[in-house]
Amino acid sequence: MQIYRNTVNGSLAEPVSSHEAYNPATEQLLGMAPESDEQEVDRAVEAAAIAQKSWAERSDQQRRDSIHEVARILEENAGYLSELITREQGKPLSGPGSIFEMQACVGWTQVPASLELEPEVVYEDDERKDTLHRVPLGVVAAIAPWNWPLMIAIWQIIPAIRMGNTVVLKPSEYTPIATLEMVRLINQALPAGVLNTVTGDGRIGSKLTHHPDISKIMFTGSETTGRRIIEASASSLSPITLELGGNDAAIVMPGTNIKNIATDLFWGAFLNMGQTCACIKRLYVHEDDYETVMTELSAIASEMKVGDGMDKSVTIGPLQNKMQFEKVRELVSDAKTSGCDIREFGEPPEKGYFMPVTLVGDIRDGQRLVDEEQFGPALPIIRYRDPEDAIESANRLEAGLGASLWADNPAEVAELAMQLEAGTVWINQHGAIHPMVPFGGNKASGYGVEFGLEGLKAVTQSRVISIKK
Ligand code: TXE
Repeated sequence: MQIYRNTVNGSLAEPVSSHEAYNPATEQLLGMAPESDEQEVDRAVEAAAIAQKSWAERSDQQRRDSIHEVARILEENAGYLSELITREQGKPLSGPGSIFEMQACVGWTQVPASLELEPEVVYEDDERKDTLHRVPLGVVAAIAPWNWPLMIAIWQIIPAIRMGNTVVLKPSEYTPIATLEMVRLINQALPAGVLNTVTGDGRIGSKLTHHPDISKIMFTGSETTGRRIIEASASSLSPITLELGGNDAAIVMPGTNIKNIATDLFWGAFLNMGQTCACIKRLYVHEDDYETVMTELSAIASEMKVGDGMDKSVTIGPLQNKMQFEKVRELVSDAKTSGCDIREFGEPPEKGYFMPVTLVGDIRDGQRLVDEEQFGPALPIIRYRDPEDAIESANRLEAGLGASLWADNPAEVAELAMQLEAGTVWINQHGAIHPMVPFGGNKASGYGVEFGLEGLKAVTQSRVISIKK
């Protein structure tokens, strides 16, 4: 049986202990996933701290070359890693699935490697010149979730190492394997200790984020854990980038041509079976368009094949884990008992954490499936009368990651877009992230941004050199 290992200080670590990991589609054994203890966290942080000094001393060009080599390794191993993602995480190979996740990993590696963060003269007169430089923070603790395990790990790792930091990454306990394999492979392009992993649940995450030698925490996960991370950061005064998921609303403006947008709305909601932070989780449609929206989305949903994503004709895989499966089913069953219009599509296999593609109509604000982040393949579709009411509905929750407006003429909604309380407001698209465009939440969806130059700045501290002339 395959035994997977952490990478600590450039070598594969003998597992302290291990547990069996299973495929969520077939319930077959995938292999043994390692579990770290507190000593392994100490070893990983120590290795990262030692490596950081010489990594930061390398020239910027040397670090960029190494990261381009990382991108090459990711490309070369994309087939192997995407199959492992499908078998561990569940998203299909096809469509916006695991092959797409690997392409994103390559893109989000190449772009930060190509960006320049030059020193900036912030003030100059006859008497003085002040220049702002960006210097590394030190060791970055990266805590990753299970929905896009490799892509989100790459978002955390690459900007950090690009700017001269080193990293200790903890993948989610639900999806460690493909991430460990990716780290093992890309370590070939990096000096020992620059990128390390530890594995385990929240206890190991807590040990890592409380470690006094950590200088920055990057976290993507739930709001509850996000609050714990903030408390943990007090011991080391580490700055944090927090991405805490959302409950994104999409608002379709009255009279919009639904046929034109239906496919984008569908995938905006059902990407990765809805297990995506910036997915459409509440769809607001004008009462006159409601039936058309239900009909068009139903037509698309009925074409979906639900099953094991290793089969290339499958477009909808299982939920990743039992916790999430039960959570989503409970929210749908709550909607069922309160008389909502539930339409289910696809024929989920008996085994595995499968759910049908579920559209839920005749539902209102205040019902659990609307107010709680479902993070699964069940989309509530809510009628509105006045676009201003829809904006108010969209803003009434604490989450504020993304939102979208859909209209035949994008100019018509430009002003409304600024009223939506979200880190990104998309028009005629949803979740359309890009490695050059800063991404982060408002309100309870977190703080700090990733991607682009702003994302690079977030893994540095400023150092001003002030010269008297
Ligand atoms: O998240 P956790 P879970 C949402 C989704 C889901 C819910 C719970 O609604 O149902 O969160 O999922 C590590 N100190 N999202 O339980 O616990 C943990 O080991 C340090 C949205 O998976 O937040 C894992 O590596 N780390 C989200 C990571 O935090 C700790 C994606 C996330 O786990 C820790 C995933 C601690 N005290 C779930 N406790 C998104 N934003 O996209 C746990 N961890």
